[in-house]
Amino acid sequence: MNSVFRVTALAMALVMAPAISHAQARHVSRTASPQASVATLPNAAVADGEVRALDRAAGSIVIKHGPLMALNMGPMTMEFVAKDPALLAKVKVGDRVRFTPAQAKDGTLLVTSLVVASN
Ligand SMILES: [Cu+2]
Repeated sequence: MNSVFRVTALAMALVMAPAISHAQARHVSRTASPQASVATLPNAAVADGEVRALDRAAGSIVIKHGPLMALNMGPMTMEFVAKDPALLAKVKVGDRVRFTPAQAKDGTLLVTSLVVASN
């Protein structure tokens, strides 16, 4: 009996763990873009995303992102150009990242900061 209970408890813990971390991730993204900084500095709101592809030679990165209020953009997977190619040195495909999207004067969508999100 006792060992059956332990196995059940372990299974439940394994099922619950991803749900909890997902809820936390949602909470983080909900609080990540204070209205004040969106209003005063439209291109500088930090966003959350997941790296889907990388081209370090070209200095480009494909990020799956949620809504980007600052750029009036819904959730999508899209390519950004790294403002500084060195930003791409520490990330890899599959990483969850926090990044700052910005639009250059010629319309190019840039990433001006990029860090791997701590889980
Ligand atoms: Cu986009």
